[in-house]
Amino acid sequence: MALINPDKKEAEVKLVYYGPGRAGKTSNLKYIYNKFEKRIKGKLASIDTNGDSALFYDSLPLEVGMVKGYKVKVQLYTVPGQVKYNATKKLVLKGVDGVVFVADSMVLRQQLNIASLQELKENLAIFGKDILQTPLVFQYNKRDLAEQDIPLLSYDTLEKDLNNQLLAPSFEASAVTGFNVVETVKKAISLTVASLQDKL
Ligand SMILES: Nc1nc2c(ncn2[C@@H]2O[C@H](COP(=O)(O)OP(=O)(O)O)[C@@H](O)[C@H]2O)c(=O)[nH]1
Ligand SMILES: [Mg+2]
Repeated sequence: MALINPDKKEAEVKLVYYGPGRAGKTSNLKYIYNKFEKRIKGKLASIDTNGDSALFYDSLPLEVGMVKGYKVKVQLYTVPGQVKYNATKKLVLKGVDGVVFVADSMVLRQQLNIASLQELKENLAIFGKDILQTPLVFQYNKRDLAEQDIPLLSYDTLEKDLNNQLLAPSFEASAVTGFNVVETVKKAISLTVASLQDKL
């Protein structure tokens, strides 16, 4: 749930990038950080999980302006991908207000996308949250790999396999070129802030 401070007229919402390992979650935050560096007060913090440098979760603070007289901050997080870090994933999801699900568009990764989405549903349920009631945006990442003749899932297949029932907004994207990275986060922020509005 959002942190709301009525005395200071400040609110902070938590947006989590979820998805299988190596889908491009950290790359999204790095792109956003580099693009908006001058407007970002904090730093991109990458937290090493158990000394394994390949396994990070990251956080990045963004100021998004005023809502109903409140100064609103969005804290972006990513979860580590590996299954064995499910405890960390649950911790990152605690108090989540919105989710960007980053799917890997490579044909070879579709089972991992599907399993990760299922895991997200289960982890949200632990905190009493229904995925259908949670602001959610899908990002189908790595579209640039088509140029290297790597087999990619079509947009329609990704929609059918992942978003058939949830019917969330979705974007094809490339966290490496930046294609639709900002559009993804903007959409997720606007859905999340809209749901915060009712609580202020
Ligand atoms: N070609 C391509 N590679 C990507 C893209 N996004 C991420 N990667 C690469 O995939 C690997 C894993 O990315 P990372 O952001 O660490 O994934 P995370 O585990 O989800 O945080 C890195 O080598 C990235 O450079 C993309 O859109 N296109
Ligand atoms: Mg990462």
